Amino acid sequence: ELKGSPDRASLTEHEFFMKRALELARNCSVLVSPNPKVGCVIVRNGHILGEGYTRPAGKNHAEIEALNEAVSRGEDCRGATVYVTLEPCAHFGRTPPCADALVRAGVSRVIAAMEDPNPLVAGKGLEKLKAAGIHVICGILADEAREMNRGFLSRVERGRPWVRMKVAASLDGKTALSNGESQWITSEKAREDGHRWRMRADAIMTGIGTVIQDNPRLNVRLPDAVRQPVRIVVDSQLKTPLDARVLEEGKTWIFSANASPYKIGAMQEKGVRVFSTINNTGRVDLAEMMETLAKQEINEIHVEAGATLNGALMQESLVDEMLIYLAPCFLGSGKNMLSLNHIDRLADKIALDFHEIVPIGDDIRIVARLTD
Ligand code: AOF
Ligand code: ZN
Repeated sequence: ELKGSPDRASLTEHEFFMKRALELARNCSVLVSPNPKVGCVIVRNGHILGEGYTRPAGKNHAEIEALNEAVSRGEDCRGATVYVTLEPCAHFGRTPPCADALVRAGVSRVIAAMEDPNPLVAGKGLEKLKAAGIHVICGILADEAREMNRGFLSRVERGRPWVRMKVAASLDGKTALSNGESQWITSEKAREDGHRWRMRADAIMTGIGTVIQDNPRLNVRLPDAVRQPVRIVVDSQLKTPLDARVLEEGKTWIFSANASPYKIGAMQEKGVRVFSTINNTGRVDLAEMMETLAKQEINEIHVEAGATLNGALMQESLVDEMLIYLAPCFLGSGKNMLSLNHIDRLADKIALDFHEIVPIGDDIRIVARLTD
């Protein structure tokens, strides 16, 4: 990882400036969602003329920010090289096409980390640039660029959100005592860190079991909370009590399978959106739920649920990543993080890769990804 001023010698020039563009993209607010986070650097003769990153949805894209910065410094971008972490857009969305703006600015080269899979763009941005005689290179540091927008890419490429499942557990993998007591297994620091991850997500999801047992608020409790993700309850029979905390303030969506029209009406009166989807066992069709959520422009979901919903999502291969806080204690017989079907052969195990392991206060945080 490069911090501060990267070692220029060890990188090619393209990589050096693309790293800088990726660094800029990391400054994007969570409010850019459902748009991807993009960074852009405009360079001539090794000097940076302007830099930018995507502004909250509806505002400027990264390229426009970088062009504007160059202009505000009195720089002319004619003949310059543009480094951008995603193919410049070609469409009129909430904002006009960046590809057109780059053509108008007269730049001579555009180096993109990856194509934009959005069907409205998907190569058309690069084509537009080429048609205007601009030299185009695509694929520099593509893996790092993909990592930056897991949620956006999942929604656009797979038609479902990126699903992260958060668990706080003891070293023996228990999330609560058998009597349900679970506050607090991990330390204050780990809980605050958990709220940071909640804020990164577009939605926080739980199951009806947790709503009844813990009555959680499922909001972000941080002094710098710039948004509250939508809260989603998976509740086949629509049993969520009308006075549940998860229905207070903010946005709440409930997915149910068979609910009485009376209860649906009562929920709607409270401003709750109720979605209906049923599978052949009479419960919420989880895969269909994820498709629906992608259509609602949910890029990234943070699941904080009990063993039932966790297990069901895992069993249906709808989980992309586990966020596990492990506390240095044993709880003995208690609640498992997931309830899974019995596995007979080790070859059938559910396998993950450890993506990142960091100490957080007295605990450790593990990010593990399901292998595909
Ligand atoms: C870019 N640069 O910085 C970003 C892009 O509705 P709009 O106009 O904001 O367009 C949103 C789409 O633009 C989004 O789905 C994605 O395909 C692309 N995002 N493109 O040229 C940027 N954030
Ligand atoms: Zn754009």
